[in-house]
Amino acid sequence: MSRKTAPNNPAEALKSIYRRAMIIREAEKTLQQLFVDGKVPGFLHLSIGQEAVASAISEFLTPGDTVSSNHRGHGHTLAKGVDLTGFFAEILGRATGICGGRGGSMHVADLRLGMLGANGIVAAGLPITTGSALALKGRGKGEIAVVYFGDGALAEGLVHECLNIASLWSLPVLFCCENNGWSEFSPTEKQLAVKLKDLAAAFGIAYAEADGNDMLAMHDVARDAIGRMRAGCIPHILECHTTRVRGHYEGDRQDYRPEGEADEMSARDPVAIGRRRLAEAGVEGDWIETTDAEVKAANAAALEAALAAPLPDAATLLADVYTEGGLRHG
Ligand SMILES: Cc1ncc(C[n+]2csc(CCOP(=O)(O)OP(=O)(O)O)c2C)c(N)n1
Repeated sequence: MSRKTAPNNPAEALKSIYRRAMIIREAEKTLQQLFVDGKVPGFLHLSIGQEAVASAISEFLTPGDTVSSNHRGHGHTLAKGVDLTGFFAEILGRATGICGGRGGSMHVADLRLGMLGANGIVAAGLPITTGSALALKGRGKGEIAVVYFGDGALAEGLVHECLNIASLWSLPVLFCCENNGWSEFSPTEKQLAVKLKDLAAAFGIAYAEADGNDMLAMHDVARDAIGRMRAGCIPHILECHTTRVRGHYEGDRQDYRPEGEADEMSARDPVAIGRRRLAEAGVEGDWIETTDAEVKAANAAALEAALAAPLPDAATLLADVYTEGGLRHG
């Protein structure tokens, strides 16, 4: 994955961001159908509409940088470069899944790539990432730790503790808030007395915001924030305004949505905006068509391989419950 982009000609970076976003979109559309078909054990929280955020940030990450996630973590995971077949196999509960089929949608992790894991406890990714940032700072290689969380996490005490310690100790944490306006079935504004921007100022942490559905805007803020962080080992907050197109989970009837919100969201589709940005950067329509076809083919092949994989053997049920001699890396 490239970390370098030419600031005045973002076409190559945009292509890479678009490809990642399409990988996520295709994978989640596939999961949506698999869920309807009853093939996905457990809950499924899709990030359709939010793909541009992690796709752009990952453009500037190396395998040595760490990422942790929340319950809506498919995009964060795939954007970091986790293998698609292993990802599908994990969510389908197969033995060949990246966590042996034991984690499922809400616990995908791949430590080899610095993907520290998705997490069903709101805000729990922040202390994991803050600790990771402390370790990375100690290594002194300029690596950073990224945490993705929703605006619904902002009222959690853990967020405030982590902002405090990251600021106090100048830890290289990128706090990336995907602000989609919703916390489960409630508008976040009903739960939060402050704005994230004001929290950042209160804790003395650098802050930037962007249209999280615009790959170019995301590219620019991610490049600036991560560049500054690598140079100075400082924390940074990015607030990305985005859209949760699906319900809180698959099967959610979404009766709480105000009328017209679906139309507004479709006008802000990050993939459509990305295609416009590519055209403006001089990328031919042929490239988009070819890329879309390649992504679809890779998606179909990964799904087929995952579906053909066996379920875990019941005799291995207690394996990996405790680890001896360190973590198992697959
Ligand atoms: C500590 C904790 N409190 C409450 C919940 C129940 N819960 C699950 S998701 C969620 C809201 C999440 O909203 P947000 O963080 O904005 O993410 P989004 O779903 O919008 O992506 C809540 C309250 C939980 N999982 N963990």
